[in-house]
Amino acid sequence: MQVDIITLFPSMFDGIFTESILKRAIEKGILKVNIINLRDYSLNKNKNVDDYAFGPGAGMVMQIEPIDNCLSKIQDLTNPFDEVIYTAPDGEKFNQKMANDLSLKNHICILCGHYKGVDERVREHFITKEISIGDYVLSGGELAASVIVDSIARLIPGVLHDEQSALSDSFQDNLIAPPVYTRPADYKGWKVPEILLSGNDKKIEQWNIEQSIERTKQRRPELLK
Ligand code: 6GU
Repeated sequence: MQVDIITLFPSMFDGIFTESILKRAIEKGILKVNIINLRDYSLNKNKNVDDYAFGPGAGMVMQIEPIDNCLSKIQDLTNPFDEVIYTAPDGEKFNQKMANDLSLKNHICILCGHYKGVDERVREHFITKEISIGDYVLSGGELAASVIVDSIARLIPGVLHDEQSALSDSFQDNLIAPPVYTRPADYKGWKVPEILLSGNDKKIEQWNIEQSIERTKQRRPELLK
């Protein structure tokens, strides 16, 4: 899968793709990420990409021209975008189902919003999906884009080892994951549940399911509806 991220702050992605699972996905050639600096596609001499919003109320708006120029230059007719995503607090709320759907795409583009956002005509004419990662406001779309790419990448076959199976993640079946423990079995008298030490895999699996359901009831009851 190829992900092209268009941003005004490319260095915000430093580190995200050079550690852990995303790093391995890239090394294995399963994921390719291009960070694209929108400013490089400005068509005016000052390299501006934003201007004051029309109407009263201060605030800058990302202009359509550099975005149009950028999208037309980076598009690859042999590998077209399956989705052009815009990150914004008023987008569709991101969830595991959207991550699953996006993980099946070949090529996605993510435009990171900033300031008061993009000129509405960008959304009307270029964007195919608008995503928010939750009901709170971030300074820009870069952190949201990182969250989206991380959650998608781990679902692409071959990215995770078997023992980290994405299928057992919280939310994958609308249940949150059961508690996990490791050695020591007794720490300062705080004991690991007996059943997990029993060696009876069938019983442990059953216990895990019960724990998942119980936790979901207590913490996220709306998931069970
Ligand atoms: Cl995608 N962008 C911004 N700026 N804030 C957010 C968001 C996105 N998702 C939640 N808050």
